[in-house]
Amino acid sequence: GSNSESKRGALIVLEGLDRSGKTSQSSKLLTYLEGLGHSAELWRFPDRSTNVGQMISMYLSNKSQLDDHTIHLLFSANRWEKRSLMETKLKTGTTLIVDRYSYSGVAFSSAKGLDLEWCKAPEIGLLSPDLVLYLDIQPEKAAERGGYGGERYEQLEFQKKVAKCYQGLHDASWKIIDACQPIEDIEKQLQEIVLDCVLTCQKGKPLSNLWS
Ligand code: 2DT
Repeated sequence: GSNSESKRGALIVLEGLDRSGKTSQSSKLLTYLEGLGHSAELWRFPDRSTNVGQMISMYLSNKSQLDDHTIHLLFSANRWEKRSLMETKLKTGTTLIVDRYSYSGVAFSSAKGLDLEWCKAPEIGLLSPDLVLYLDIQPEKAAERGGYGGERYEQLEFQKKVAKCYQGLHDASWKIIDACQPIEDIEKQLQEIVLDCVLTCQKGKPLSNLWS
């Protein structure tokens, strides 16, 4: 649309292995967009603040055990419980920078051996990101950065499987960023791509649903 009330925000997702730099780049992007006067928020999945999120958090910190299918559906439910708020925010002009989304859901669960199509199914109908920024790093390099916590999944052998699964998910909305560049170079690249996306969404690019 042409009037300012109809300008929608952009749904921008950061994905990548643990220690790829998603979280620090997400907050830099928020500061950047706010500095330009855009309305923007930083979200992350899992959102551990909800009841479902607390079950996920217990599982990740090895305080509970859940069947692989069950935890997969909880991660998905954790996105579904935020879907309507997400849509409202976007439609009222707020850009959302989201640290992990459905691609983490599919990559981590299919890395355990769950069927790919089964993993994707519960994500159908969630909002489709306008842009996915994939911070690309070799699992060995990420592991060298240290700081793997004690959570489930934070192990080199498993991260190698996740990296392979991520590769099968790339589509036209993905931009692959070399995460081994100096931090400021990554920051500059992301700023350029994100600003372009925000402007395209303001011009009226329609929202759509996964997987498309
Ligand atoms: P962090 O909170 O440190 O990002 O770790 N995960 C995440 C899944 O297995 N499925 C999902 O749908 C999502 C969003 C990735 C969260 C861990 O949970 C994994 C790492």
